[in-house]
Amino acid sequence: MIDEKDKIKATSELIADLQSFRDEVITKYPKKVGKKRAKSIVLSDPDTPPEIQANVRTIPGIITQRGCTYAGCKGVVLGPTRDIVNITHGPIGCGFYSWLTRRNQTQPGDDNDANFIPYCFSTDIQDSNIVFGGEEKLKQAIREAYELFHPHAIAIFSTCPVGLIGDDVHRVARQMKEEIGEGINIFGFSCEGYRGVSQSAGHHIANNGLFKNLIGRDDKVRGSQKYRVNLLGEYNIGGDAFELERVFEKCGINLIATFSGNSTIQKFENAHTADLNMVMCHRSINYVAEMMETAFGIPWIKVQPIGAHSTAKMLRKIAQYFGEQELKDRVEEVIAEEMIAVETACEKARKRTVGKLAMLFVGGSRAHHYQDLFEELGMTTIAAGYEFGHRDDYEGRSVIPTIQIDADSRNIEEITVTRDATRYNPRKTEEELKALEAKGLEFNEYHGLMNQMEKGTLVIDDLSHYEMDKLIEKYHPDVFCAGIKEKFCVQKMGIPLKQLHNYDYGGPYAGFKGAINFYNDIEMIAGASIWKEIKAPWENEAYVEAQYAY
Ligand code: CFM
Repeated sequence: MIDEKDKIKATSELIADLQSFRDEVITKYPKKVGKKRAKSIVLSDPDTPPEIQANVRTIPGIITQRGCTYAGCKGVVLGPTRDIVNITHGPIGCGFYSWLTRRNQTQPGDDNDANFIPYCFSTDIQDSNIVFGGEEKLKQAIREAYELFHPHAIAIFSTCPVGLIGDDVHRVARQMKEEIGEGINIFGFSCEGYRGVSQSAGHHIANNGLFKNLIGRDDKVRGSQKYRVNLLGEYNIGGDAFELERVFEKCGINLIATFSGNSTIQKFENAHTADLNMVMCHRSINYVAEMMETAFGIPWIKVQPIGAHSTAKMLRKIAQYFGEQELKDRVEEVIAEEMIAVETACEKARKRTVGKLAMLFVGGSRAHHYQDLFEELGMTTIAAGYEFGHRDDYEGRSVIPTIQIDADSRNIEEITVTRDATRYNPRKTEEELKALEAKGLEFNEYHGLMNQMEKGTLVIDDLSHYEMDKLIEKYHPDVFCAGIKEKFCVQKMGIPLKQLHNYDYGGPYAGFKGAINFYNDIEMIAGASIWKEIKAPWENEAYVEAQYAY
């Protein structure tokens, strides 16, 4: 058994070596490529985060982890809403690819509640549509979907070929709304896969669409509690939203809307009646928080309910915001009650996890959020990065004014939001906000991933496959967190990979019960030695022969 002190020493020696990784990798690339990649590979410094290059085009020929703009709009933001018929206008592959693979779950109230999530709607366009146009086929698809399901809303998502041939999905939406008549909302998204450098562009397009077409249409005040909040950037992967709903309910807090885990049209339309917006995934949804603040006067705070202590912190922030003793007491009661099981599970797992190493290369927020859970397990994250984060997700929002807007960002519509004439109602006065800030509650702020990472650890934006191979060869982490594209390559190298997009088959990982699930899963993964036993055939046999199977 290695002593805990030895483990810490070994970790700090390893961190001291990370600079050499950067140098070695950069010199291996062709000069021009190396120069560009050098700007996206930095050593973290939590006190003065270095500038990192992010949200720029991937270099052609490099194997990236990224997805496309369509995936960010249809798959990520609108996908988890159960009662909108989401029609992919494009070839069938795009619709099929974004069908349930993300494991966003939903729970309809009863049999009468619409739930279209199990379906995959696509216009399945063919070569002839590319030549003669696909608008008629799209109209037909909308008619068919309406006749079959009578939904309250239909959304149309453009894929790459649709943009190239110039089908106007917005015009089709208008025409079909007129044809079908009252009682239906139909809207389109110009979220062609190529429109931005990654799925991040799709989030922005989706957020604009949510704001223009859904938010603020239903003024009825719902729910019985006086504490009314929205959770933005939570997508109910593996049941995360269910756990958070349970926690809020236990505290006596009404969750008016979640964007968009386990959501419905009505929740979006009603969201402006909440008194606080909490941003969980900053990358995908900070736009909605800002728009709702401008239009309706709802302040927003950053929260992070991944990790038991972070969940407790979130609840305390809510109680601080509303300021009432009764809520503060209730929150403390809930935390104390939930922490009993959390601490037992954590202690058990820590026997096999303390001192182990993690690497996280995921999306635009989880590579940060999950570091809290690893910290609770006594593990060190020695390298991390986003696929499509922006500089603010790494360095904190204070750098936003210095971010250069390039042609790719200009490609995305910026909508102008102004105060809603009748619904604008500042939930707190300037003085109240200042007083809360003086007590440590920060508004409109996110400090980013580097703020948390130990000095000298590696931060890499848009990790390439080559860089991933080298990281594993050199540092043998105990767990590598990424997605399905990386999973089997990494495991063939003898290192376990935990999918942090869809959680493999696991979850929930949010909230208190989620933390327990995560401890158990990581204990099994990081404590197992089976991966090191796996040898590729060529490591055992001098000559490997195979045949193609037809
Ligand atoms: Fe936000 Fe997400 Fe993520 Fe994201 Fe995603 Fe996702 Fe993700 Mo996959 S919205 S940025 S586009 S937390 S699908 S639920 S896991 S890459 S880190």
